[in-house]
Amino acid sequence: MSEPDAGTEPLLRIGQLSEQTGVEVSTLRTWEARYGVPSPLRTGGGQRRYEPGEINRVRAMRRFSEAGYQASEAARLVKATWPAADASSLPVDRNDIASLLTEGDLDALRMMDDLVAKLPVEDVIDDVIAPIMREVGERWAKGALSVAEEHAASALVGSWLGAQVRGVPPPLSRTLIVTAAPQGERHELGLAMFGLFLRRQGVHVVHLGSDLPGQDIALIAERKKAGAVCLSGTTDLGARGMRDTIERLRALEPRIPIAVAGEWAINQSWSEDVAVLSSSFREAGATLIDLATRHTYTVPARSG
Ligand code: B12
Repeated sequence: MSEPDAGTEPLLRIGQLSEQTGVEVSTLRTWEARYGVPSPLRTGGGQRRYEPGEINRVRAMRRFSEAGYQASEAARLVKATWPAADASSLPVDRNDIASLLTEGDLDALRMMDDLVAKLPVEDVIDDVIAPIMREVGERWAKGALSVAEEHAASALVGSWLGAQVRGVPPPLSRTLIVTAAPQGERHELGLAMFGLFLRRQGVHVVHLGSDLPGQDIALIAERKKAGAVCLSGTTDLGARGMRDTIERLRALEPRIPIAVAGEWAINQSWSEDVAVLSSSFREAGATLIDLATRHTYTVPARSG
């Protein structure tokens, strides 16, 4: 019988997973068959083996179920917030940070700083902070979390992102990217996270924030000779502002590449001159930097 590759950590049998999580073996089998959590590897003989990260996913599944979520909904949340491959490598429990954030407790920031000392900040954002904010949204939408708790978490995450930006060395490249969320759209944390990714790639970022009139965005883009403008639209509340901003940017001479991102924007159809970025910050960063670098104004060479 061949064992699946266990990497450096031993794989668990279903009984061990049950012991570690307090969830009965029969329930684990049902969750797996119906909802895909946990997700086993199989030995050559077809027996289940679980990566250690599955412990966190099953515990999260149990917590959501105990909190009153239907199992299907709990599994959806677990899949969204605990991607299988990443959970095992996190040196902290994400739920601890989430609880501290929603209480407005500064210890959350200290835990996030500790994580950044061990992992790339990109991983901390992708695997911890963005999922926490999405979970905050789910819980708020279900009435399990108050607006005050969501605001507390947003404020702390915003201040932490600001501190991370201040730690980035000055940009090496002359490429400058303007980021903004148009009028009507107040969600800006995703855009701010993305700005940090871009800055860490060595580009200048002028982050204008949210709820901005199109003419102001276009004015700054022109004045700064931006290599590209990245507009974020999380909800349809910024739809009109987004279209207005794109029109104003299109009117600039010379033209500046325009990209859109964010949950709402990437699900709309845009004309060919608007680049639709991936929801992965890493992929979106690569696309946008490429776009902006190819466009960037060059300083004319001096003759004589
Ligand atoms: C914090 C928050 C707020 C804060 C924002 C504070 C701030 N400074 O940004 C405030 C209080 C302002 C707010 C207000 C509202 N919110 Co709100 N909010 C959230 C929450 C909890 C977190 C947002 C966040 O930072 N997410 C982190 C990012 C990284 O995650 P993400 O949005 O899923 O982004 C992914 C991709 O889209 C992409 N991405 C996102 N942005 C960008 C940008 C770039 C450039 C790139 C490349 C990629 C990218 O990366 C992520 C990885 O996949 C979300 C929940 C959620 N699911 O996100 C709700 C959520 C977005 N809000 C929601 C709602 C309904 C509202 C309000 C209408 C509530 C109300 N009745 O007032 C208002 C609208 C205000 C407005 N005019 O825009 C809904 C939207 C539903 C919908 N699809 O329309 C959500 C999904 C909550 C929910 N589950 O119902 N909100």
